[in-house]
Amino acid sequence: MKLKDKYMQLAIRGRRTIVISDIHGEKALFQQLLDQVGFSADDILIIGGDIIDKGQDSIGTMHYVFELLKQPNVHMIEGNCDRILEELYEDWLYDYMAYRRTFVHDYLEKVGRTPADYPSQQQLADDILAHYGHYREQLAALPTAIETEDFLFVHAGVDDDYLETDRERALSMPNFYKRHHQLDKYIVVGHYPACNYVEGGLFSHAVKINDTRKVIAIDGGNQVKPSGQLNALIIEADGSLKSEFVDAHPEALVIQSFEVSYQTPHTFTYPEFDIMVEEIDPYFTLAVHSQSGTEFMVKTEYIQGDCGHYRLKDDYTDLFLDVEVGKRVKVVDDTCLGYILIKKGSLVGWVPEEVLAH
Ligand SMILES: [Mn+2]
Repeated sequence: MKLKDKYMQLAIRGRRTIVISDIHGEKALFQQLLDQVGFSADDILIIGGDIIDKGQDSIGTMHYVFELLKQPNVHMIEGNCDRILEELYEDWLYDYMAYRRTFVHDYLEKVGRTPADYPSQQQLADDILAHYGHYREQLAALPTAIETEDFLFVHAGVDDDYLETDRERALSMPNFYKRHHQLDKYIVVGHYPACNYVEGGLFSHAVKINDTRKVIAIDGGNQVKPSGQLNALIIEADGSLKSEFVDAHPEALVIQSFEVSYQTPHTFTYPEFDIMVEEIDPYFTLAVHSQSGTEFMVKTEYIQGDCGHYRLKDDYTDLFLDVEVGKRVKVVDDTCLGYILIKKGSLVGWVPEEVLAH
């Protein structure tokens, strides 16, 4: 199957269009974001795929999205995770379920069973499809891409001859934000968290727009990155772009301003986690990032390993954030000695613990 086989054209000029992808079972965040942007019947809503898996409420999200899709102004393209109902009979399903929460987990919780309660995987699959088979048909009928006057929306990316892109590649090719394409329109993708495309050494979950390559990455890392968020790209009626986001991190009040003098921030994201370390400090340890040769200070709790082989335990930024007394920030990680990892807007960084009421 090629992109051209499941493809839709849509006129959006002159209307505000809201684009949200990678909701991953987080129905409440999705509803909160729609409220925040003031979504109404006057807008167009494009859902960029991956409505289910990873998060806690795939079934609820699926119901909600299909209710929305009854409205003529709401459209959705398919994502790789949305194919789970096509994949229930695959022999790798249980291996996949061992490391990823899926729609199947939601179903089993709902009915109070485990896979062991079924004589075979086939019977589990039959049972799920007896209840949700209609969704399999509806999901399979979704377009792989939506093309408008000025944009192409696709979950992961396209090849040079975009209409000939294999469906599988359109839903799952990696790192499209870094590639060049031939289309004289912006291509809007989700699938890979935008924070992986580090710019200026900053760890940011904001929508990333590259005007040279005409590509926009909108996945805020919701349910994939511990500091992630759910982004909305907003294409205003006049064609200008803006974005909004929501996340579920707890808020904290700044009780003491903290100002940082000159710094050159570094951010390292999956999978480039190897580091070299000599002497461990209880707070921040001097390290060299193996892949890039960069020297940086790492919060010691983010180092894993021993016997001379060390790695970062997760995505890492060494940025310290300025904060102003009376403002509120979001707390990402308060388990480290002396410092708290926070978000200021979409940006992730550290502050000393005494600056927050916490
Ligand atoms: Mn995806």
